[in-house]
Amino acid sequence: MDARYKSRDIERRSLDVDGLKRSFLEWLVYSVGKDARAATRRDWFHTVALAVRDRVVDRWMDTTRSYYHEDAKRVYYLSLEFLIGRLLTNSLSNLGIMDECRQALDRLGLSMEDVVDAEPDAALGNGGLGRLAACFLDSMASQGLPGYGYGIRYEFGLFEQRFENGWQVEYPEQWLQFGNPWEFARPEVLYPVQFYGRVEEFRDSVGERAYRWVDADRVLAMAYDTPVVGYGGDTINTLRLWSARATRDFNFGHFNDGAYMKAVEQKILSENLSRVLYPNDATETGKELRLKQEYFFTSASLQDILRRYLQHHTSFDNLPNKAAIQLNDTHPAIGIAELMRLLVDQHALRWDNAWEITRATFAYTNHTLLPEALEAWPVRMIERVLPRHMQIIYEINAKFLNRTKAKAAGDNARLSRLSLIDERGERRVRMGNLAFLGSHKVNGVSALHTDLMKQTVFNDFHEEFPDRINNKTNGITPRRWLKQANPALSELITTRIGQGWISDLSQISALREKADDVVFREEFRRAKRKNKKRLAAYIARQTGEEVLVDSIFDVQVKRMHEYKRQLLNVLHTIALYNEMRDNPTVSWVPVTKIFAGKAAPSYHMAKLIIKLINDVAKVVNHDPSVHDNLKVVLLPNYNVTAAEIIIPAADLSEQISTAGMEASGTGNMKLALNGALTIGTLDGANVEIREHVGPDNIFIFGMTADEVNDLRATGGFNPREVIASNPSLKRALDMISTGAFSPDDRNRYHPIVQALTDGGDHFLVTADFADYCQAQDAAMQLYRDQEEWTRKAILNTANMGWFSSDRTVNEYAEEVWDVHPVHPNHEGEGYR
Ligand code: 475
Repeated sequence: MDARYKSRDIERRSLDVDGLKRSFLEWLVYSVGKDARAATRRDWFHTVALAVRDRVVDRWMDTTRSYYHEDAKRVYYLSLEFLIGRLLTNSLSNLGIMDECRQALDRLGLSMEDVVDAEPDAALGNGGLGRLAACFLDSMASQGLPGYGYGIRYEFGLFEQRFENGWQVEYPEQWLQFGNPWEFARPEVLYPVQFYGRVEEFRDSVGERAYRWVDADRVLAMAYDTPVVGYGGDTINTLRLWSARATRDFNFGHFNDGAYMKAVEQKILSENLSRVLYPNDATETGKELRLKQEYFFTSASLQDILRRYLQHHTSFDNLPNKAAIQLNDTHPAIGIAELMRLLVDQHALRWDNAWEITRATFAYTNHTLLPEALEAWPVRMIERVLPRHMQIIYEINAKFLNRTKAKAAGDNARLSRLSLIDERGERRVRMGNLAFLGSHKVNGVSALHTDLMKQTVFNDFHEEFPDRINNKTNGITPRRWLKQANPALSELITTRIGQGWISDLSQISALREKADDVVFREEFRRAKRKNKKRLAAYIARQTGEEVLVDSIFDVQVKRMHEYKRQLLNVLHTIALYNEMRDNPTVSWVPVTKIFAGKAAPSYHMAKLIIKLINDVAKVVNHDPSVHDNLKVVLLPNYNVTAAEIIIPAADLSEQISTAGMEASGTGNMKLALNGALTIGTLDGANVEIREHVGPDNIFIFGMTADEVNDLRATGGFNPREVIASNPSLKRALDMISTGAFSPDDRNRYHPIVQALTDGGDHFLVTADFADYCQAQDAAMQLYRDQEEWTRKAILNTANMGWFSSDRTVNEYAEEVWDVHPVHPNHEGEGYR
């Protein structure tokens, strides 16, 4: 047979049980190099992944070819983070061969769960921003949108968290240690990326002033492609991640002894660029290596995008009609200066023309208003690392400010706020301003967040460009977060309303009427109970703690951050503990407080909060006087895989950030979709969740964003007074401060107590405490009435359809990107 058609071989594509089994054995022997007797679980995982990958490749090529033939407009999602998690279940489920694979493994005497569990969790992201990027990839592929993800192939993903003596300790996450069966290395897709050096001015062929960047260090960006399987397997998109390689100058050079060792060192140093993900969620570190990572992947991606565009085009005028580039936060915002450089310096476009093309191509998503997260690189650093880009940024700024000056007539304060350069203190480039100015659309991630963007950080820009800011409320993929993570509930839903909800989550509203059906409620509870048992077993394995399956599973899972207010939850836990001890004869509703989340390694307060949760857990869980009525667990190493076990089992979802501080939240959506009731503030997307699920089916408490704003504007409040007037809060804080939870170090929690009292309680924990406790009481009372609780839980699931990332991505496609679905032709004869 013609070798070119080998990949169309039936064996490699067959989706039935026999075909899968045969291909597992073939992969095991000829590629993994083991026989069935010697194979470990990891060997089997690699075997199965490679066999499944075979079933993807043809369709992947068909997809890419269709985009090429139609010269379709593509969207390029540039993100420093893609938190994708495991891919085996995802691929099987989206290809629709889960059962077949399970049976094939069964025939080989293997359990699907064991094989699935051998896959490492790809944690190329910190939290919400990175997971959103992964949900968008799934939604774009599932809807046939020509979407590419571009990022960095970090050798070390987000650190592994362990608790040692209750403290967080970080270990390297070596997800690539045993190889990655999903990726295709592309050693021929290689782009040079430069750093340092200087800029030379010269006259071009028509005598115009021009610039070139010389004497720079060079690194190569090498591509690794991972297929992104859309639901149904029709569209397979590409996630292209860049890895740093030293240039070949090193390999072919000739050195004397000393220079040789130096050159090897240099090679290692340049390859450090893609070594490790920065573990700071929503904070900015200002490290040079981080700036270099940002430029590295952005430059490589833009070169790749232009190369693809130039296969069909000779002029750049059509670039905005063929490419939409979405900036996931400001991390790739240097791309605006880079595209200008490529167009002006390398392709000799006139500045104004290049600027028009650039602005029409880029769009920017803001994910946080926290001042400490807004990137601002020192001018001196950019001058040194990217000298030509600094010039370009100055030029963009000068042209913009000149135009604005005419209108702003002497309002210098306004001009300095609009400037790309922050002149207060050390001069810095405001990446948010650059991203805003260089984009045709700028969006927030929930209605409230977008409003606040207009009122605060981008207020002046919004006045200047009133049509630019738009809202795109986040969403989550129902494939991973309901179908895969929660088979019990998914199967139940499908028996009642069919499977249309998987690709069109709005259909889940058909469940509303089932909320009044007593039989359905019973089955809904049974599914939840099954998930709770699964989580209870996981908790026992991870922490040794036995929890009551019939207690309220009260869940707060997210990064540890003061603004997310895990402390508020801890204070309520302690208050509840005291009440239970004081009233041992009352028949309490048993509660299990479940926490999970990582702290940035340098965020001392967040790490102290982790230690506090572990210390409180130790005291509460070993106190016989509360019986089994209260348990506290902090699960280690929260990641996508852990989330898939925890979320389907939750009864109560904690979304309790200080109003105005959580841009959107997406965990809130996952939990509500899986039938948890939310206890939350009117922050981020909670506001819209309340509108969709109905105010009777959610526990809202606390100050609003406006109230928080007014309180802060009028000089804050006195936490001491609030504490003095609330005995249960006072008692809980006194216990923390006198060492009731830290008898080995009674002053351990002084910084926490300090922050909540004399520190002014910036996050308004004490201010919201009483209201929060009331909402908690209401939840506990409701839980006594299992029928009523279940009714509300069902209404949550049924009303969350709008929060599908399919909806979000479609809004981007129509209102920002102007891209349309392409239906790949799978009728071809193989390679062409
Ligand atoms: C918001 N990460 C969530 C989510 O839109 C929102 C910042 C700087 C450096 C590294 N990581 C970051 C974030 O800012 C981030 O994850 N933001 C989150 O984005 C998706 O739902 O409210 O906090």
